Amino acid sequence: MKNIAYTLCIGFVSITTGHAAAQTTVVDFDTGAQGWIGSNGSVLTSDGNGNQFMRTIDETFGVQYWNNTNQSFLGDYSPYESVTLSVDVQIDKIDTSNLPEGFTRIPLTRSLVLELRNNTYADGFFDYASVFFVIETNLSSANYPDFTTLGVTFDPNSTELPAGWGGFGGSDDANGPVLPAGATFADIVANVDEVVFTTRVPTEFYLLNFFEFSVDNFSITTTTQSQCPADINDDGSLNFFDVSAFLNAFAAADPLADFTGDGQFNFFDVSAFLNAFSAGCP
Ligand SMILES: [Ca+2]
Ligand SMILES: [Ca+2]
Ligand SMILES: [Ca+2]
Repeated sequence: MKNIAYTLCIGFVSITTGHAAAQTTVVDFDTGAQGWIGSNGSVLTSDGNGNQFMRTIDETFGVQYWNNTNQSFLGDYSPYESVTLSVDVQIDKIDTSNLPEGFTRIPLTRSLVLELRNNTYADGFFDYASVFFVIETNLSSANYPDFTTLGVTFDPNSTELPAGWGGFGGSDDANGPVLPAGATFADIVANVDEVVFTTRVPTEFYLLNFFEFSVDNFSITTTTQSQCPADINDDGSLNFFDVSAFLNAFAAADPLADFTGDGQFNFFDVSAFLNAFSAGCP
């Protein structure tokens, strides 16, 4: 039953940008949480104008939101050329108002971290291995009085940790968290069991503070490379119009014509296009 509801309320956007097709799923809370769970003190609430979101009020080391059931966000990212995960954040309080009367209420700053967990690579005493990215380091009520989208885009087939990413779950972690021996970034995101947005950076320590924190529009956008790269105009057949479109793109230094993906426009792109054209479409 629930799956049917999920399917109906998933925002499905198909955009053709050059040769990559993009697909986006958004959980906007207007029809329920669709698998997203908030830490202690989280409830679905409404702004009075019909927009629902998740609001968390708690004394805690940090708030977090996770999903391990909504398959639109989980599983194997490797078929995708790029993946973007984001959330809208609005903050009323991150401060010391949990302290007894008489203490000064000091506004605080926290980070927003995306963590992608993989249970298959759990190593030793860890329950999972993960990769994580610090999206923002200046979460505060002053900086986020209104909902603002925060997210990150990455190449799920990168074997190295992309710039800014960290790994967690390895036992050789004397100098901070690392991936388990033998696991790459691509390995972890080839089987995502849980997606987590948290204010707690794995390498940092926090005191108990007071949070009034809201989130909306958990979103994943994936892009896939065309099965037929020489079909420049995406009409399913290879002909003069594709050659013409390639030449125009090449002349305009449009990334569409950068067949070697190196940012340069030269003989090698023409050669790669001709090869792809000769190879035909599947
Ligand atoms: Ca909403
Ligand atoms: Ca074509
Ligand atoms: Ca090139």
